[in-house]
Amino acid sequence: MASAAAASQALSCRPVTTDEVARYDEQGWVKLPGLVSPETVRVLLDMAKARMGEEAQGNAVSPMQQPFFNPEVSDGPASPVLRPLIDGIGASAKTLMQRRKGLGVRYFGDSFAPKLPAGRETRHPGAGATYYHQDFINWGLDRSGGMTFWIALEDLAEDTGTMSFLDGSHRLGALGHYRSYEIGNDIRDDYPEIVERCSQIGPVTYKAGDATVHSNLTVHGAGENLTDRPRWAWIIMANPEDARWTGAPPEAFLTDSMSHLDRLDDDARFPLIG
Ligand SMILES: O=C(O)CCC(=O)C(=O)O
Repeated sequence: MASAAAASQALSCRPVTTDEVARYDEQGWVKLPGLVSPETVRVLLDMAKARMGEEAQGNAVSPMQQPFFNPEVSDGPASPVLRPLIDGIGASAKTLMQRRKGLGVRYFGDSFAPKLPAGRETRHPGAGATYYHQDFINWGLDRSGGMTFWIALEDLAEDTGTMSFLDGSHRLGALGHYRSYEIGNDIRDDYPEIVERCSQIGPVTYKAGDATVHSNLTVHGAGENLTDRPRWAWIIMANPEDARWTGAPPEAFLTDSMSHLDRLDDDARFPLIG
């Protein structure tokens, strides 16, 4: 459990640098060493384990059936402990987006994302490889610009199933929904040409508190977790303030009270964070 002392501590992250913004623009992703402090990592990991247990399987089985990791949402921006951290990430997302002056950034969602050991029996999905995909189409939004920060909560070596990216793939447009590839599960089967056009970078090695951030048009994937422990990470997504729902069924949010082309302007669910 997060201790009272830790819970009273305001969590935060450092801002992105000018060089990181330039590399994100060029590559569609960038590594952010030491994005969050060791104290912030400890509080996040405590929160995750309080919900999921040491084996990362103590939570309810998610209705979202995907093999990438076992998802568990945090208390999000409503949490006074998390909010300063989420606002810091929103500020960096705004810098990375490089959109017009005055346009804000909205929180889109977050999740603890432990990849379960491939060699273990589990009642949860989440012990497979993350087959290569883009996030954009699945988000059900009319414009790109959104991104995911992927933050390591422990030192993570390649064999834990860390992230890889196809450099520059964010410039190739929308390449299909991740559940729709016709040949295999993997975008590289349907689009072998992207492997020729974009170098694969990774699997990335992370120290606890290191992060990567990728555009929702950047192709990414990860191997299986070949260790006997969960791969602990926390992911948080941000979108431009002017993004609108396309009307397609997204996996990332409920659309019950929404109409086609509504903005994500429900401030309780998608608060402005940058
Ligand atoms: O953590 C993973 O293995 C996959 C994460 C992912 O697909 C994402 O952050 O968009």
